[in-house]
Amino acid sequence: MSAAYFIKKIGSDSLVEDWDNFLIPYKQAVDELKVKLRGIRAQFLKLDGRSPIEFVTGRVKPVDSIKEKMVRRHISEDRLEEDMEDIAGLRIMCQFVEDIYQVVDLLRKRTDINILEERDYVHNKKPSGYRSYHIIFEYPVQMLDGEKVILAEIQVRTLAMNFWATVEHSLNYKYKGEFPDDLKVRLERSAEAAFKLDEEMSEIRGELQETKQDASTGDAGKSSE
Ligand code: 0O2
Ligand code: 0O2
Repeated sequence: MSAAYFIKKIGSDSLVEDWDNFLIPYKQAVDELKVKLRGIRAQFLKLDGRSPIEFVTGRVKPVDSIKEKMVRRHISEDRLEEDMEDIAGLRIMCQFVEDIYQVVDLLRKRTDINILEERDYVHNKKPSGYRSYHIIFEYPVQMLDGEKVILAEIQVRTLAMNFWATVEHSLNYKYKGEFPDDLKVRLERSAEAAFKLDEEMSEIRGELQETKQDASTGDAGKSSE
């Protein structure tokens, strides 16, 4: 008899118990990946003094959100493991847009994750204005009774993208997904403003790097005279 059938038959107390069990490997994965991704930051800082990863957060999707998404996406309990990709979710925040792609390259090279899908919402924003780079992957978790491969998602975004998504998400909760049209337009414009800020910061960084390079070649020129 499937766990899903069991859940439906014996009522809500057992449901919570089973959800707890069901979520164990996902929690394990989030905890492990937070350590690993924060480890990348630490290594960069030690080596370079600067990291493309500013900070990392992670969460297991709350049961109420899982249930809501199951209804919205028509996912049955017996297809949950295969069809819901973000029960284990990690977020990597970066300072600059170009850092996002450096982080994505690093993730592609890792042997502990098996990437299944990449969604570039950084350059193909969603209609809401949302931008981020999403990576869906398989991750093996060592359980008492052997290895369990779960699906997980990493969202890679700049601090400005994160600011917009965080605020929009909390407003969305209040409006239950249905913003009045004028507010939708204003939110989309705010997302563009956030992206312009990202572009401006990257340009400033580029110019500072050029200035620094010019200064060092100038110095080198002087010292060789
Ligand atoms: P520190 O010293 O604060 O940087 P945990 O797994 O316990 O470490 P938890 O409670 O699961 O973390 O929370 P989550 O949401 O996974 O990650 C929170 C981490 O993100 C914390 O770091 C926060 O400091 C960090 N964080 C959140 N917002 C920002 C931000 O705007 N800027 C920066 N730089 N960091 C932020 P730590 O690792 O707990 O330690
Ligand atoms: P959470 O944990 O509340 O963030 P769907 O989930 O059906 O909308 P799909 O196709 O499963 O979409 O995946 P998609 O669109 O690649 O990624 C969905 C996740 O991206 C969302 O997860 C959000 O985290 C984030 N996201 C996508 N669009 C928006 C948006 O317009 N605003 C904000 N703030 N976040 C967005 P969940 O399910 O909402 O979970």
